[in-house]
Amino acid sequence: MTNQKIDIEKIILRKLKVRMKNPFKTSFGSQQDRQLYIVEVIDSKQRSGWGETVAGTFPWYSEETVETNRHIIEEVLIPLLRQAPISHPDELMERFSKVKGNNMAKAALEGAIWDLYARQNHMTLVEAIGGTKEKIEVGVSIGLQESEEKLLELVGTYIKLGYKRVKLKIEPGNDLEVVKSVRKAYPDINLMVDANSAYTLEDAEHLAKLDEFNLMMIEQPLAHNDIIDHSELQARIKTPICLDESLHSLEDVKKAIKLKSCKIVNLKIGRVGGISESKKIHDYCLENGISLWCGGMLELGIGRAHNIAITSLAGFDLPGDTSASSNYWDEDIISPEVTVENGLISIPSGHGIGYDINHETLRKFTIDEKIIEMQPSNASLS
Ligand code: OSB
Ligand code: MG
Repeated sequence: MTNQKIDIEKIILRKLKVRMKNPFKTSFGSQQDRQLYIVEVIDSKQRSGWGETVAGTFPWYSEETVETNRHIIEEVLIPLLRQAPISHPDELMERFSKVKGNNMAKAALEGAIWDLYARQNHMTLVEAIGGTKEKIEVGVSIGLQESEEKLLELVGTYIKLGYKRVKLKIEPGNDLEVVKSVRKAYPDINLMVDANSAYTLEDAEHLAKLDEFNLMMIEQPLAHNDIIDHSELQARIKTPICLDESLHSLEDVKKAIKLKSCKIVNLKIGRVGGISESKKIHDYCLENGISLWCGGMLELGIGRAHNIAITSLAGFDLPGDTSASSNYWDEDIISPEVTVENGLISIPSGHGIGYDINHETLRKFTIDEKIIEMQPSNASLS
């Protein structure tokens, strides 16, 4: 590593609008049209680093949205970045620390700078963060379906494709019977469920009925901001609880583990505010023998590439949600797109995120673009 400053000349914020192949339905809603921002940081040698926002159009998953991401990136984080150069992306945690929350906004800009930093230093993002794997194991997340037949058919398709585990979305009224029939049809697969906060502690006895289906875990059964009731629920059910929505930082993970609110951690780079925080959570889980996997937010290729890079760290010991690009998209903004073979993604060898940008599709999906110059300015943030 060098002590050289990371040179950033300008930043381009592009707003994209893309339609997914199929609607994706969870307990909090259904979506098919995604909007997101792509962050491109460009240095004086015209090298680029790339990041992608993951918030939804509406705040159904978390408080952040596509437009709060833009507001915070453009009007808060970039002015903070402009105040003084940095030598390493890890310094951004401190620089952005006075900004409460808004982790997805932080992660998109931080991720782009990580990518640029790796490219400036002629290495892969995987090397820059200390990843060790050459291939990663992946599973798939299946949204709520219209019928049980359709669901069984989809599970069969993914199993044939080699995915290492299947995650089913559940909600009240759409849970025990569904899991029972999938388990009956596929007695041996790695199976788990995700409730996206659809239950309360009053459902504890009901959720305990899932214990007989030998699930790897139940993800986020209770409120999005809870770690107390999850602790009580975990004491009452055998199925391991995995937290998603409730974990925003290493501090959150430590507290959830201490309270026995979960046994497994779902890490999303956006939800925890970036790669630097993700590394810390990873290190903690590895040192303490806590199972960890990388979640997904229906990302396009740039977000997918960041997920693949973080999953190369040794402590990601369970298959994540990063499926093939073609699972969601007709075309991707990276080339080649992400492919899965026998449930494995091969880590690309190119510098930075390792995938090229497909400028043609990027242009096609872009509905707005703004160029922000990075010369130091005296503009105050007070
Ligand atoms: O809870 O993990 C979740 C998608 C959007 C928001 C939240 C979640 C999900 C998924 C899909 O489960 C994961 C993916 O394939 O990207
Ligand atoms: Mg989840």
